[in-house]
Amino acid sequence: MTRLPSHPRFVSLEGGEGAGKTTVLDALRDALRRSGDEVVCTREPGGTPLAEMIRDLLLDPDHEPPAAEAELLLMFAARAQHVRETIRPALERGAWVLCDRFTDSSYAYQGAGRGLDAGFIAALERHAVGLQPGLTLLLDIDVDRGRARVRGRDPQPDRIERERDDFFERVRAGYRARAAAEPDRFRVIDAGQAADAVAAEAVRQLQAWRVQA
Ligand code: T5A
Repeated sequence: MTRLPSHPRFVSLEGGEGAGKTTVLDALRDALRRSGDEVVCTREPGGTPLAEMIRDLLLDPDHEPPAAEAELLLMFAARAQHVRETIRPALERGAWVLCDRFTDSSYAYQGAGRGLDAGFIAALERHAVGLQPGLTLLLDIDVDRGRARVRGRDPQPDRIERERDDFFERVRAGYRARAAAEPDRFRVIDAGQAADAVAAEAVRQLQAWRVQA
């Protein structure tokens, strides 16, 4: 199957719970801004008013739990809106887009985690999204350590954070398999290091990418 078009200034951050994506995203944004670039920081699910409403539906533990297929389709509904309203316009005016999660999260969580067919996800990606990041930084961490970090921060876990460890082990394996299959796009960073070291490694990878992009 032919690969989707990618954009060199579109960078995604991926990883399991508590990998430290939000922390790293701030460091990447600051590094790009110091170089004089316009940077748009955004996240999934979310990134537009409508997509943020879908996020609330997806993560609220008090709603009826969605079927796995419904969860996937809602992720893609939010993503289609996000790409059209936020990501493409930013790229077209020359900005960098730093996105906390993108389609790789759907392959990892709904594909590897929930067991949905990767071909189904690929069809949605092709028809509803049509765009890949040029660079994806995968923050890889032991499930136990990542979950301990989130527990330390959030006394009230969201609906997906309430899943069992074996779900998150499948998510992690799914991410690592995607990174191994697409070494040109992915850079895998050991997110078990101290926060400063993880951020420094991510900035180094982005700067190297920026020079060649
Ligand atoms: N999802 C999303 C899907 O299932 N399918 C999809 O297609 C998409 C797009 C999103 C949820 O939706 C799911 C995945 C998620 O479950 P979310 O709240 O955005 O929900 O969840 P996360 O993206 O996982 O965000 P988190 O905030 O939980 O994790 P982060 O951003 O990776 O971690 P961060 O930076 O907030 O750090 C967590 C804590 O650890 C500390 C931080 O200070 C913070 O307290 N920390 C460190 N501590 C020690 N050492 C380090 N190196 C540290 N880095 C951070």
